[in-house]
Amino acid sequence: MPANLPPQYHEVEEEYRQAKTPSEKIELLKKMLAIMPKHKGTEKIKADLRTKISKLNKSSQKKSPKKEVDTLSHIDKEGAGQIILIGKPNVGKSQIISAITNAISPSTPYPFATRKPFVGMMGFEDIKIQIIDTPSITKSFMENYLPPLIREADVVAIVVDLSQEDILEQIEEITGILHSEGFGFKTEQDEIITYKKCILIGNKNDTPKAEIRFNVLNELYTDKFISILSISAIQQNWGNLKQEIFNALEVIRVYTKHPGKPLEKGEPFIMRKGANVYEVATSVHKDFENLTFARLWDGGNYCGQRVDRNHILKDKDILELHM
Ligand SMILES: Nc1nc2c(ncn2[C@@H]2O[C@H](COP(=O)(O)OP(=O)(O)OP(=O)(O)O)[C@@H](O)[C@H]2O)c(=O)[nH]1
Ligand SMILES: [Mg+2]
Repeated sequence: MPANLPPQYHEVEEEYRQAKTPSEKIELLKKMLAIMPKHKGTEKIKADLRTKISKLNKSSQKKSPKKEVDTLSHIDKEGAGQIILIGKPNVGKSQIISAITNAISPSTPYPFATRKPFVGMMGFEDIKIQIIDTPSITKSFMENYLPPLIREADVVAIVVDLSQEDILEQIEEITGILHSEGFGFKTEQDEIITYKKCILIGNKNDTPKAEIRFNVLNELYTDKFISILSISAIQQNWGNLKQEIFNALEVIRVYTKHPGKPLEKGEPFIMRKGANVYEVATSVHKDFENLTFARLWDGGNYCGQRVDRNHILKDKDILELHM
């Protein structure tokens, strides 16, 4: 039996052929179904349209969450290192990143406002450090892209809210979640767990009783965290936070100068703590594999003396490389 389809149907069909995304296609297929006249001749076409819709629905349901996890579970590193902020809802993570970096992650009085990881760059002296804000976690919910993001970060910063009575529970809950994901801290460097350098930030120290609460956790948790800090993101009272973040990264800045030119600090090379002259030289240029010696200035004992390639460097050393 002929289907006798109206001209409008063919127009939508043409749109459908050109549609690119599954959701566009599904919408147009539904439109085609709606326009379809109801009689025996159209039954087969209707069944075909329904099958197409259901296939598209299935494939988009299968693909999109996985795709999203893939794209959100990695953030390219930039600057001297990457710090990830994690914590329970409303502790002030977004306020911290918005106040300490160039980025604005909306901070709200209601919880779970942050829905995606968010990146900002924090200036520290002459370098930049990458900070990631994340959706809040609780023992009953954590986005499944967070464990891989945490694994890749150089340092984890657990943020807790000093204005709340339950400060110790907040820490236990977050460290418990991290444990269950296979992460361990300072005194737990055994083989089964991935050791993470972790700092603890008590935020909202501008509120009543915050200081007493901070003193308690400062005493209880020194064996877990490499540093415990009290701040107020609202008042931009950072205490030692920036310096402690830099220390936690365990990197040094090394500057180079050209022979015969004055000392002039340009962009530093960021190296891991413990790097020697040879490692810096070869990261400047691979031709420096043939380095014969270097001269060192460190603002103290060294002012241009020769050092050999195995000499271990310190933060802010200046090198002159000789082939
Ligand atoms: N008193 C005080 N309030 C703060 C401070 N930092 C953040 N807040 C407030 O705490 C609330 C939550 O801040 P957010 O930055 O949104 O917290 P979050 O951890 O990102 O919370 P999510 O919505 O779960 O992502 C907001 O009302 C902020 O204004 C602070 O240092 N002191
Ligand atoms: Mg937030």
